[in-house]
Amino acid sequence: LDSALRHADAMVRAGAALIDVGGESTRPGARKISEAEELQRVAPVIEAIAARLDVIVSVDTSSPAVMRESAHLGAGMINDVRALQRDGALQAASESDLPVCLMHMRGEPETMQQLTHYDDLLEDVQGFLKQRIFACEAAGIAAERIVLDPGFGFAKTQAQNMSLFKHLEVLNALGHPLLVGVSRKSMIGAVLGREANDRLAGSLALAALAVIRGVSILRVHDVAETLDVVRMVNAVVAAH
Ligand code: 8Y4
Repeated sequence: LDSALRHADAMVRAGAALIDVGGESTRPGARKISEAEELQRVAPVIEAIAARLDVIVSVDTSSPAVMRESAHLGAGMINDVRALQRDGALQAASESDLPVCLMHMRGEPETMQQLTHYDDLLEDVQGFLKQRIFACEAAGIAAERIVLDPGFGFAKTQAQNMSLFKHLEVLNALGHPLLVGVSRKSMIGAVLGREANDRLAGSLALAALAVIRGVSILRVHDVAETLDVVRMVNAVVAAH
């Protein structure tokens, strides 16, 4: 708890607007954990950050129980890599009154890299997100609460990740803010041939491109460096 709080505090001092807190790994091969264990892991961290830091806590979960409890503990957003497809998740998210991030993925983290055949990747991602927006609105989640994420690295090959990034701005047509998480991911390692802790420059390059493509929220490790990039790109965009 102490280490998580200190890390969150450092990110807030560096300028983070949101802190994403998750209790279950999406890494293929990671051990599955119960809802109770997930809650034991995230609840104290969410409660402490929400109480002590001037930042919005985003809870990275697919579990309805974790969504409900996190909302009571002060979370300000739900980040669900399964886009509220679990039984009860739409209702729990709706009743929380929190904004939700809907991410595109296929299958589960365990199997997703065997599910990379798309007739048309962009159309598939866009169609999936449209269908989830429709499900949210039917469950009483207002359009103003919905953020979209193409899910880089989730059920996508390297070529597909690159193509999706190149054409990211087409997702703006759905009319919702976009969130992108590419920081230190293998799509950078595959191009640069660098290990995860050596991918800062690659991550910053993609952050600049994401801002230019209209992305509203960047999920990153290196907050201070990324904010410099965002401010610099925005200064050019704002010039005459
Ligand atoms: C190095 C660093 C290698 C990070 C792999 C990773 C996203 C997400 C994750 C995302 C949203 C990750 C929970 C995977 N990625 N949520 N979560 N969007 N909304 N891998 O892209 O960071 S976890």
